[in-house]
Amino acid sequence: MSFLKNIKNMITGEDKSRYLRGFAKTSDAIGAKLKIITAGGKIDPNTFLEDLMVTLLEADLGYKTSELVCEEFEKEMKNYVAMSSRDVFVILKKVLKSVYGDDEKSIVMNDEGPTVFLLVGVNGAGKTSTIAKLAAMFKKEGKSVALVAGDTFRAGASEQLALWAQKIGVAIIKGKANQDPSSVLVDGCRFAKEKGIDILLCDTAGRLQTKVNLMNELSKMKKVIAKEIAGAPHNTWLVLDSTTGQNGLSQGELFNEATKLNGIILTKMDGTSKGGIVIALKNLLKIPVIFVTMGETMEDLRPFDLTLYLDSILKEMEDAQK
Ligand SMILES: Nc1nc2c(ncn2[C@@H]2O[C@H](COP(=O)(O)OP(=O)(O)OP(=O)(O)O)[C@@H](O)[C@H]2O)c(=O)[nH]1
Ligand SMILES: [Mg+2]
Repeated sequence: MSFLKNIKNMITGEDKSRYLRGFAKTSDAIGAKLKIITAGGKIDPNTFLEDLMVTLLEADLGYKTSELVCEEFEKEMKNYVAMSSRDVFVILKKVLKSVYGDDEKSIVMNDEGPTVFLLVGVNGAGKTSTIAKLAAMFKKEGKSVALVAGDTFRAGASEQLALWAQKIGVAIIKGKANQDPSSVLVDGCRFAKEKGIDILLCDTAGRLQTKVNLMNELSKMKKVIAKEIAGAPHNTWLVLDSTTGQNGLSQGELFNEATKLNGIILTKMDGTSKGGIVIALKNLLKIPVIFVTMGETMEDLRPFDLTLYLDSILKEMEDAQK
C-alpha cells in the first residue's frame, strides 16, 4: 500500500546505517560467525552444513526453519564445484530470501473514517512504547492521531501512555482503573468519529498467550470495535519482543488464533542476536513483520525491509574472499 511505500522511502542515507546498526548483534551471530567458519578457502560441504545449522539455531531461526534453510542450501551447493566464502554469502542470501517468501505487507487504511490499530502482546513486549513511536510517525505524516489507553489493568499504565500523548502532542482517551477495557475502546472509537481523527491507536494490557480468559477478552475487544467503526480494527498487530526466542512462535500462533493478526512488530532488535526469528515467523505462521524497533527513542521505528534485513545480518560476509 502506498502509505507504507512512502514510509519506506524514508529509509535512505544515515537512516539506512541506523537500520544496519539495529541488527548489529544478529549480524555478529550470523554473518561474522560464518565469515570465520568459511575463512581460509577450502570449505568441506558436510561439516559446513552442520556449522550452518548450529549458526542458524543460535540466531533463533528455530529447528524447522533452520532445517529448511540447510536443505535448500544443500540443493544450491550442488551447482558449485568448490565453494568460496563469497559463494556461501551469495547462496545463503538467496536461500533466506526464498524461505522468507514474498515481502508483501500492508497497513490497512480506512478511507471512510478513522483507521483503528489494536496492539496486543505479552507483558513488557513494548506495546505502549511502540504506540508512541507509531503516533509520532503518523503525526509526522500529517495525520490526526489519538491514543486509547486500553490497559486498565496495570497500575500506572494509562499515565504512562498519557505522558507519551502529551510529549507527542496527540489526544488520549483514558478509562478508570479496572474499567472494562472494551468500554474504553468504545469511548475511543466514538471520540475518533466525532473529532474526525485519522488514526486511532489502541493500547492493551500485556497478557500471556496461554491465559484463555485474557485471550477471550481480546476477542471481545475486537467485536465491540467492529460495531463502532466498520472493518475495525483494521490492523491487529502482535508486538513481539525479539529477545524472547522461540516462545515468540507460540505467541504468534496463539494470539493469531484469538485475534486474527495481520502483522507483527518486532521490538528490541538492538538488544538481541536472535534476529533470525523474523524468518521463522514468516515461514511458519505466514504473518508479515511490518515494523521493527531498535531502540527507545521515537526515531527507532523502521518498516521491515527484507533486502535491508538480509544485507544487515550477512554484512560481515559481503566482502568475503572469492
Ligand atoms: N532497547 C530497546 N528497548 C525497548 C524497545 N522497545 C521497547 N523497549 C523498552 O521495553 C520496556 C517495555 O516497554 P513497554 O512499551 O512499556 O511494554 P508493554 O508491552 O507496553 O508492557 P506492559 O504494558 O507491561 O505489558 C520499556 O523500558 C521500553 O523502553 C526497543 O526497540 N529497544
Ligand atoms: Mg503497556
